[in-house]
Amino acid sequence: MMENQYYPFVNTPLPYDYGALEPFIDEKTMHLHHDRHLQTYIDNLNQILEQNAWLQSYSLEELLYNLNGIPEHQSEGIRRNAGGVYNHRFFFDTMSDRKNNEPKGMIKQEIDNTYGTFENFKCIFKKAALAVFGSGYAWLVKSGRGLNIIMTANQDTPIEFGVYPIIAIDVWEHAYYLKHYNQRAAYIDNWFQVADWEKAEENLMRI
Ligand code: MN3
Repeated sequence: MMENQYYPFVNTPLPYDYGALEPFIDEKTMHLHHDRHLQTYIDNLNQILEQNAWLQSYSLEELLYNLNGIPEHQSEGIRRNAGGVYNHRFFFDTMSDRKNNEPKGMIKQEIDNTYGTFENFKCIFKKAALAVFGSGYAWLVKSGRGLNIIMTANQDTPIEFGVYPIIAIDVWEHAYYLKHYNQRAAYIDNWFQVADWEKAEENLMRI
């Protein structure tokens, strides 16, 4: 997440092979999701910034923090496209093919403090991810008080709410339809097999 934070944005490669998350998330979905869906957000964002040079000095996160300071006719395009870039990079970055990957260290402690057990957390997080109506994301975030689960619509980001994302699942249908059809619950179960808790720990330690 540290590289390429400024215009012009490029589609940085996935941190693993397209087929690395098989059999839980299929290679074709990863190709389409990264090379087409994310690419479109990157192209659209670059196009907006090309036409609004004064915004080119903002980092990706700064664009999202400052949506209220951007004139309305531009802020909607920034919200959608900078949000699409931020959310997809975050989502891809917090999955991996690491084996026996369960929360350890600080993140385990925080999850146990807030949810009692990892199993109970998974149950609550799954309910939240199922409850996103239409397109959006479910996030585990850290706020002033501790861990929290939030849902965002479309390409809205948790950045706007002043919280720090720890791990996220994309529940737009394009994230799962090819393999799971309309079975979002099965996709969420499979996502738990590839959710990267070491990355989550890194995200928590960075705050
Ligand atoms: Mn997506």
